[in-house]
Amino acid sequence: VVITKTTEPLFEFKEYMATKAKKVDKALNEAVPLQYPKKIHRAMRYSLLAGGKRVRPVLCMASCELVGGDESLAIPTACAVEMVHTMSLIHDDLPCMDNDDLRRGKPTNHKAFGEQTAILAGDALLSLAFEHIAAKTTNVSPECVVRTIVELGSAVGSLGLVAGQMVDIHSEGKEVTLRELEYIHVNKTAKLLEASVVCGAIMGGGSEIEVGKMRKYARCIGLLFQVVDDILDVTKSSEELGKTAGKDLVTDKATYPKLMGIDGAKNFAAELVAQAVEELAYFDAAKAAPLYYLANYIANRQT
Ligand code: GRG
Repeated sequence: VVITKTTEPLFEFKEYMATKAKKVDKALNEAVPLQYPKKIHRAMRYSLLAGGKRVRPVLCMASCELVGGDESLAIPTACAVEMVHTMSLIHDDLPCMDNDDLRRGKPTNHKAFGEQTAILAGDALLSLAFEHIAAKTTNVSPECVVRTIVELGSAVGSLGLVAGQMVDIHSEGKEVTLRELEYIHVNKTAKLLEASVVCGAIMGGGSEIEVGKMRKYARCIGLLFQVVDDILDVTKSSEELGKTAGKDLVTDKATYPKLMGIDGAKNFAAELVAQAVEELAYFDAAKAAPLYYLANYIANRQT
């Protein structure tokens, strides 16, 4: 969707992502040991260690480092945002929600462990996320830890992820305006991405100005993430069906391509990357490189 400027400092983005993701995987593995009762911990580990892209924890760590914090300050928070993300996927896949059988190419949690365990695994991960930040963060002031917990809590609750899911459920089969679609996605998808970035900046000791800039950056990439998701849905199903119109252009589900057309959605995505990058101009270019590339990665990802 978007152009990567050749004037940017050389930066091995793939290597960066892989290194950070490996650290997160190790920390997540340690955060949820396989203990009694084995079934619940097996179910939590099954989804948590199922090979997601780890975009949210990497954003969290990158943001911490951008404001001068050591990556270690943000690792418990990076794990927590991935725990919240994972639990939202487990619950989203349930028969009473999207009723999906597959996630990341594997049976969904309720398919593998049953519905009761899947609900409890989600609940346990949500609870652990907040416990983990409070219990495992070191060398950060209590004020910053509390600010992070408040930020994440508000992103997840009834004015955040839950709000987005609620409005989404209620809009099924109805005509949705662009404003309503934006409300759904800002809450369902963008708020957790925003919290990941903002919490990273808080844990890293960022100033109010820095945290504010990072929030603006995050708002753009949060929405961008969903616009690209919608575009991918259409282009992927077009390829699969060998048709010119993908599934979201022919079903009731509201998407950006449906409301703006594919080209409109692509232009919107390009605008969002440009805005995100603009916020980074405040920071040292070399230090901001990971977040610059992360924005482009979100714009150009194929999965
Ligand atoms: C959060 C308390 C609480 C309840 C859950 C079900 C629900 C409320 C919200 C749904 C949230 C949801 C599923 C949003 C979609 C987010 C999204 C775009 C997921 C895909 O993220 P990727 O591409 O996935 O980062 P991977 O697999 O790479 O981790």
